Amino acid sequence: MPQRTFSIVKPDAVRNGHTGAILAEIDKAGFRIAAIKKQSISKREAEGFYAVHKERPFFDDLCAFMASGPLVLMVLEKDNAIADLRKLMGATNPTNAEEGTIRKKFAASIQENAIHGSDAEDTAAFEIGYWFAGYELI
Ligand code: 3AN
Repeated sequence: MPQRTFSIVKPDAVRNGHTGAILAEIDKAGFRIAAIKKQSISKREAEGFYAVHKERPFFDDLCAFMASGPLVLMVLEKDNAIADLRKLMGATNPTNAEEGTIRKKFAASIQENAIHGSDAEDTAAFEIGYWFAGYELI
């Protein structure tokens, strides 16, 4: 079975009209979109999602940003999905992101950086389960 990862088109990218272009990059890179939904989330829901970062100084701002407008939640599937999506996204800080990556093309700052992708198998499993019910993934 191909590997699954979890991704978000973040509120900055949705607000700036980049959703379609980002989905096109994901499609071109060979991912299958196993599940997708556009919605707004509360700050509290963002805090639960980013709980691993709760001691970091940017935690509060980051959660407020994630609740600042609609976003697109996705489960993506392909062989080596987790590492391949991280590569396609580029570095967290868009200034350091490689040419051709999604963050290089669409991200404005280290916080408002257009896209999220799980960083490991255990976090992918937690993140998929946090946002999607089993029946949405069949
Ligand atoms: P990545 O999204 O590349 O895995 P993480 O997991 O280190 O990066 O950080 C999670 C999110 O927190 C980032 N996507 C970004 O929005 C935000 N973030 C990370 N570092 C900073 C920072 N120094 N200042 C503000 N926001 C940050």
